[in-house]
Amino acid sequence: MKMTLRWYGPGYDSVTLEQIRQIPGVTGVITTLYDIPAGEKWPKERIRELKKIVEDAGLKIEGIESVNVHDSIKIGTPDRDKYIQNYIETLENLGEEGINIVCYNFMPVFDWTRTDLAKMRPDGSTVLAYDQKVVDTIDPQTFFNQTNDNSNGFVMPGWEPERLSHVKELFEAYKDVDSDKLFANLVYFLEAIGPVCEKYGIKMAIHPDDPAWPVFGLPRIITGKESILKLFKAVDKPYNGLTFCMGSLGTNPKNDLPAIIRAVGDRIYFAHVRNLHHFAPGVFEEAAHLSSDGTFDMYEAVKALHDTGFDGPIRPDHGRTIWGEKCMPGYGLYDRALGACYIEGLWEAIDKAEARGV
Ligand SMILES: [Mn+2]
Repeated sequence: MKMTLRWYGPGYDSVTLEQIRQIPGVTGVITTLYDIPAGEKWPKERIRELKKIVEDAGLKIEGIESVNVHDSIKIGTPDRDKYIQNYIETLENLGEEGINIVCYNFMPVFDWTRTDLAKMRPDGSTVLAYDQKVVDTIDPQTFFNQTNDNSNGFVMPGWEPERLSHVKELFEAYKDVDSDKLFANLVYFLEAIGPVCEKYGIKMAIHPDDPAWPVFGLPRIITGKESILKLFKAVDKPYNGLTFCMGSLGTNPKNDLPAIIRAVGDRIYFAHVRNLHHFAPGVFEEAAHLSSDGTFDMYEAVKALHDTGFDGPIRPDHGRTIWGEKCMPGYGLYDRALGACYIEGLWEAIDKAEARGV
């Protein structure tokens, strides 16, 4: 595995590349061109410029998170082919620059959803949290406004303000899109981008839905082992792979995380490792990465990645906000750095135990 950190790029991230490089074991970043709206083509010069910034800091771009998919592609409107063509050209430009892991998601309207971006824990740290009861009693527009207002002034992925004015129209546009249609549109998209992925060895790593069930009446289709395997069967090509996101799949306590890793195996191209603390069904908060701070057995998950020969980029995921840091909720430096070292410690122990035949 290659330990990485997500980095939003110059001007969008409170964390610097110099800081990231000082985290032991971190050799690369997962980044993006954050200012380019979904559906637009990424110019080659911009990719090259980003690559140079990262490499000048002594790091490597290990993958892109994300190249976002335009809503027309998800809805399946007649203009989708235009946006798919732009996506293909973006992949071509990334491939030309030697970048070949692309994380994306296929969630309608909203990206990840949390009802509290700064829930205070007893130790004074704050975390992102979710309570289904809140989602059940709020309208999507209000929810969108609240999420934006509470982001410490940072633009959060999937919650870009320019989308704000379109929430109602987007809901209208999705009204006939059920889970079958959304799935068919995903398959259409993946088949269309197949040739460019195969030409450049690009691995498309779909990010699971977060939370792993329908919210605001919108369908969610990548929610657990069965739906992931269904997608791999529908487009049975190596470029069609998974971002194994523990926090997202783990929102549903019925998802057996190590079992999903073992079932999906070598189609996991990128891993997000984090811990959640569950209070009740549909009520959870994000925890420190350590097993004892949350509900997941982090050792068992990392062991499953190790056992399946995972050699792609891995990153700590949302961290707590600690030590007075001012940062985008979930994306501070300190707790993610602690998370990276913890995951590396687990990995080293598993590696050495295996080498000694323990
Ligand atoms: Mn994730």
